[in-house]
Amino acid sequence: MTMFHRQRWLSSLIMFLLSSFMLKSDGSNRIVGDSSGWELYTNYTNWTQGREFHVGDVLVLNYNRDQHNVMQVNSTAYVDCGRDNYISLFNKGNDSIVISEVGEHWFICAVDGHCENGQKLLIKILVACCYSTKGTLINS
Ligand SMILES: *[C@@H]1O[C@H](CO)[C@@H](O)[C@H](O)[C@H]1NC(C)=O
Ligand SMILES: *[C@@H]1O[C@H](CO)[C@@H](O)[C@H](O)[C@H]1NC(C)=O
Ligand SMILES: *[C@@H]1O[C@H](CO)[C@@H](O)[C@H](O)[C@H]1NC(C)=O
Ligand SMILES: *[C@@H]1O[C@H](CO)[C@@H](O)[C@H](O)[C@H]1NC(C)=O
Ligand SMILES: [Cu+2]
Repeated sequence: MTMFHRQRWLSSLIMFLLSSFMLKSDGSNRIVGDSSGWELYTNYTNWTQGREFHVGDVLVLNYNRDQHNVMQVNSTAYVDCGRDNYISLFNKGNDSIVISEVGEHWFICAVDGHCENGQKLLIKILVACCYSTKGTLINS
């Protein structure tokens, strides 16, 4: 092996190790609403209270896809239950949504009357730094 090839090989190995390392550092599955799932007449503010959410967490929404869906919206639409402009629409009934950014993330059910009856979710992620690869808080 020439020096050049050895360096190429080494940097590929390092890239590979880094990428698998980063995949492992992803957060955990958060089952929205626990066993109730994504439903009507549930206060999801209650569900989020006392829970900490981190970048890399995966929101798992379980629901009957014939009755509900999940629409990611902005803060205005979250408050008003607006459905005209949305960021993403999920409708598989077992959706996994990776939270990849710090900040606030808003979700509603876009079926008529559902958001108005409490089927809305606000996830706040306050910290970006300070988590080890195992997701434990190092420094808060
Ligand atoms: C949410 O929590 C509030 C205050 O703790 C309580 O009054 C209310 O009944 C709860 N709502 C639901 C749907 O569990
Ligand atoms: C949901 O519960 C929170 C507190 O846990 C309360 O502030 C809020 O008003 C409730 N929302 C509804 C629609 O009842
Ligand atoms: C949300 O989107 C609507 C429609 O694009 C827009 O009118 C509104 O200003 C947005 N709200 C925020 C807080 O950006
Ligand atoms: C989600 O549901 C679809 C059918 O709607 C199924 O094919 C798929 O295996 C499910 N995925 C998980 C992770 O449960
Ligand atoms: Cu719904």
